[in-house]
Amino acid sequence: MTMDPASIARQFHEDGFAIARDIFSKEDLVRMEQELDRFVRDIGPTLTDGEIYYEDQPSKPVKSIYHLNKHSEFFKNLMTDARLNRIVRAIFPEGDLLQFAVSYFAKQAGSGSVTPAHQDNAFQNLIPPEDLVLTIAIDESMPENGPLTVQKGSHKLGRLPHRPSGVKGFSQMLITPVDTVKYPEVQICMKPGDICMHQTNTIHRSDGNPSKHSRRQIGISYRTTRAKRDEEGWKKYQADLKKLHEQHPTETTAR
Ligand SMILES: O=C(O)CCC(=O)C(=O)O
Repeated sequence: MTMDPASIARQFHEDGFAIARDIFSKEDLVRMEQELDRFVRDIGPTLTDGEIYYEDQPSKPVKSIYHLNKHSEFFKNLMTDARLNRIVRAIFPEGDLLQFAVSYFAKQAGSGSVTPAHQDNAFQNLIPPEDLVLTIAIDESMPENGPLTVQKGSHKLGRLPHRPSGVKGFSQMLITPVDTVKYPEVQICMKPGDICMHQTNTIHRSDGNPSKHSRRQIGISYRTTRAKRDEEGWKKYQADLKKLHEQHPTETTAR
């Protein structure tokens, strides 16, 4: 690790995101890739709508999978990996730390599609926003392969209005784009084994992936017991989701 957890935490609170380099070794990554391949091959076909999404292409490449921890001991254990928990604990030192879910974003070469600009808190509705997604780079992410792109400092704006996006797996998007001069976009360029944490109110998006290089990543959600659900916001999101299901009955989405 190139930075100590306290410095990573300072950066996270200042910018709404922070990158930590070289967290996982080559051997760790080989193991993760093997488990991902096994998961997609053996468990993928048994998953229901809302747990797995495919790109809208004739060959149906996998787009994303949610809750890998429910079906894999390996991914369940990854949530409590001491290296990750030490960093997240430095970011959120109060309350108990909860590890929520492990997701997979495939962003495959040539077919990976756009992620509309959103805050994760549009889905989570948490106050205070002590909630983050920790992204593990399986592949290198670079400007050509649709990297995760965050708006620096945008977490300080709080939770902003969203509307249904119609995009599978990312059903909410910001209604009004936020000034990219005041809150500059940063492409999260990582090497395999690096990690990035973004806060639940940090605006982020990604372009499609027309390149020859996949941008696979694992996402783990962490929050503290202090973060409570805003029931009014949650009800509105559920109502939007219901409408989306009615409009696209075969495109059920969990997010
Ligand atoms: O990497 C992406 O395109 C989106 C990931 C995302 O929205 C997230 O991790 O919260």
